[in-house]
Amino acid sequence: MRLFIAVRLSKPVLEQLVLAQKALRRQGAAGNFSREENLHLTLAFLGETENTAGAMAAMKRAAGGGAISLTVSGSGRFGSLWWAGIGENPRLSELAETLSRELCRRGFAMEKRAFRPHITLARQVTCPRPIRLEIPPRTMTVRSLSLMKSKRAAGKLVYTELGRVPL
Ligand code: 2AM
Repeated sequence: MRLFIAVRLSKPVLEQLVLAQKALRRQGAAGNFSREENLHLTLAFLGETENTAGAMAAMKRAAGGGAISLTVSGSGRFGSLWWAGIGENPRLSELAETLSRELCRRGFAMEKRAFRPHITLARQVTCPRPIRLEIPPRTMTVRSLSLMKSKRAAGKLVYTELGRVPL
């Protein structure tokens, strides 16, 4: 199974992100847009593994510090992938670091790349002219972490929540 650990987003944040996708489309952007139910913030990517128990154990060890306030705002891109940004958030970064450490201790092969929190809005974006995308800030409270399975079915990415751990 292809697994990752994510923060699921509140309805108001999702609505804001859907508006941002509409703004991209209005400017002529074409590509592979994330469906609303797939919009999420990844804290750790585990790749192919069957070790759900280990992942849940790591999530439980990393949690416990209480809910975290998170602000979605701004946008950017990694090549042709367009994302919505997360306002500076030391508690979230610390959580991602602790999670990565706990996963490493349990034998998960973690990427050594720095944590760059983002919400993927669209992949393989092409546009006839430069894109300007402003996303007004929206704040939400993160109360739990989710262990997610990613599967491609009939060309469609389907994410399923396998477990949830309260912060
Ligand atoms: P992305 O949206 O920037 O591609 C499920 O694939 C989630 O894990 C996505 O949020 C994806 O980020 C993230 N992810 C992080 N590293 C990944 C990798 N090496 N391959 C695929 N997805 C990765």
